[in-house]
Amino acid sequence: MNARSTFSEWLGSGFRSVYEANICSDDRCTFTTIAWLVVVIVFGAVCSQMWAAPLTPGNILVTQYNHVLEYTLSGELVQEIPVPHPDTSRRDATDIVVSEQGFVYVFNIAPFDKDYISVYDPFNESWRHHYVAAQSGGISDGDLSLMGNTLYVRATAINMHDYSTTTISIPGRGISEISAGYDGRLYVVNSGSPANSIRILDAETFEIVNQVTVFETNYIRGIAADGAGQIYVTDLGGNILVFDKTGKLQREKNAGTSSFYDLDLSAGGRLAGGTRFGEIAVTDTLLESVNVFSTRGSEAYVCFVPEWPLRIVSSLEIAGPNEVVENSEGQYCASVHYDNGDSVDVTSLVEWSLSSETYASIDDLGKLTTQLLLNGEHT
Ligand SMILES: [Ca+2]
Ligand SMILES: [Ca+2]
Repeated sequence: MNARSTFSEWLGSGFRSVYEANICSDDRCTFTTIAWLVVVIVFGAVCSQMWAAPLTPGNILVTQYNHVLEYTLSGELVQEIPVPHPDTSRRDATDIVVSEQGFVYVFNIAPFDKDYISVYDPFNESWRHHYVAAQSGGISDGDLSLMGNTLYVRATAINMHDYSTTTISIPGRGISEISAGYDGRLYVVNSGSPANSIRILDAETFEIVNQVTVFETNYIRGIAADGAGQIYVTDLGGNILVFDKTGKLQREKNAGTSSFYDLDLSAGGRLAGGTRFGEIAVTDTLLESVNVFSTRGSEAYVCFVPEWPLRIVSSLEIAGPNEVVENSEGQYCASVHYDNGDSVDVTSLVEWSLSSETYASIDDLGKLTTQLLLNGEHT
């Protein structure tokens, strides 16, 4: 007997998809199954394009200590969101990015405690925390960036599907900053002093494809690159500088602020830098004028809320085994399909549940674990 089926329905607050699977009592599944497992997903934020967004596209998010602050480009505070840490009250939200689906990712560190990527769903106003393996040497003000299904911070690539980490190791001095460029490359600043060497890596193999040294800078603390490979940096001298892909200086401007700690570039060509004493500098790629506003505290990290693409969720799909042997594991994955043909893996973003937890359980990342069945229940 094999009655697997899937369907996807719109609930008014998100999609729900149901997948029926069986627990088998031997590994060839020759016995009739004894339990239905219905894997159910309900989610809201992935469907964010379908209603008004709680974060405004084009605005700036700033983290300070343990809060996320949303500002307009001119510096008006829109909202304030506390960032919890699962282990301790000694916590510190550092850099931040927003995914295309509207989820907010914060690198959430605590002195002497574990580091987490904490993910905020602004539609449900809820947090999830994913432990990431310890960073050697500490993260300090390492920038967080996002490309495809991978987050980058310092010398670490974090898979957003299962939160496994890969160490990015390159010859020479270590990595103080890393940033995913709009050209699909990774831009890496060396550690130590002076921090003025930029290595450009293939995002898949981490091989160095180009390297430039920019002597005009005063210790780079923020870096970004556009689709043409132009490089934007902020430094400890309060400078914003633009270099071409060969490292030749194109433009520079002193923002009149304290030391920069961070930089973000929007897809539309705006730049925002965060400083040691909580100022935010906003400009564009031409650096013609820089608007600086103060936030309340210190060590400001910044990102833009992306302009969401105009696309509508058409279905939610679950993939995985339709039969799972007792006392074993099965992996389920969820994907959302949009009306323009795009698909996005949302396994780590949805809520997984079972119709019955008598014979099995499922975790936040879609891993199903089945129990030993009782002999008497075999048929
Ligand atoms: Ca930085
Ligand atoms: Ca940033």
